[in-house]
Amino acid sequence: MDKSPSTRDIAVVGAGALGRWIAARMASGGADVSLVTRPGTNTGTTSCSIVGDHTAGEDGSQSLLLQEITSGPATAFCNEKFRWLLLCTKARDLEAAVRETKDLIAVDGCIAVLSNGLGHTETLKTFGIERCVTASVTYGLFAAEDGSVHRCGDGGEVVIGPLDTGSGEPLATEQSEELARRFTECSIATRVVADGTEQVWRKVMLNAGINPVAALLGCKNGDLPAHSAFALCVEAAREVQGVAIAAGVDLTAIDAEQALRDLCRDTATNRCSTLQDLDAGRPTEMEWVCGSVVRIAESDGQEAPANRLLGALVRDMEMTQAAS
Ligand code: KPL
Repeated sequence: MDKSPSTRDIAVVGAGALGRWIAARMASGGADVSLVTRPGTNTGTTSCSIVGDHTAGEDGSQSLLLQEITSGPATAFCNEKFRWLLLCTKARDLEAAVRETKDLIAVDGCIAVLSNGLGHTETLKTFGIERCVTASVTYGLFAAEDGSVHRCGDGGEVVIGPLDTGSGEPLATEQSEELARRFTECSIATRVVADGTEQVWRKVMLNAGINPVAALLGCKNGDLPAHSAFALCVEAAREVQGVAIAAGVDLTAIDAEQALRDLCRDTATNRCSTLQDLDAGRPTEMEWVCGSVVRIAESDGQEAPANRLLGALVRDMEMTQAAS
């Protein structure tokens, strides 16, 4: 009897707004997609409904049933392997998700990290992962209480590039091209860049600028530029530009204020993920955004006061929410 694992196509790990949206878009584009949930959250099958995404269907909405696998140590014995593992978890869950699902990757497979924040490449490195890419997402995605995912705003894109985990293997440049093609086929606006690490920092610059201030004000992204606190958004984003240099990434050519204004316009009607986390009483990802920026700044003898303040204010709000 043949006991060799069968190779399937795509496993999306993490069933939050991002994971459900990506899984549903790819499934509707004809891909073989499985949605992998964290232990204890498996409900058998899940209905992924996308609302208001006019690239998704005639009336802009669709509902798909997706197969779920419960992740956990048992996946090591699973007789199915996947060409693609798309990690869509919250930043704090990424390490556990890699541990629980890395054995699902086929020999020639590749991991893509879609999560916000810094430090994920280092996590992949500790698990000896060789082929991986970043796929940073700037779509405004909102998970409603009924489980549907709404795309908010007209813009946004996915930017894919290879990550260097120091394995000595060639960078996953071909895989970046392949995933970009697959996403594009599913009507997800996608671009490829040569350096995935630079893209991770660009996204962190945007998240440090938008997320904490929008969450503290409780406002939609589109309302930020007109607010007096927008100066703080710009300050935090500019700090990230300065700190990135310590990581060997030069973002200084970017007009941070314009980049923030553009993303606020593209995702105008979205409540950013940090605000969604606070609303739902979940811990936010700011430890992996502002917190990481502060730590990297300190290790380089720098200061990042705006990121420090914003990170602390969001943490205070998390604690207030948790106590209520
Ligand atoms: O990444 C996001 C988030 O909410 O985390 C943006 C792109 C800012 C959309 O709100």
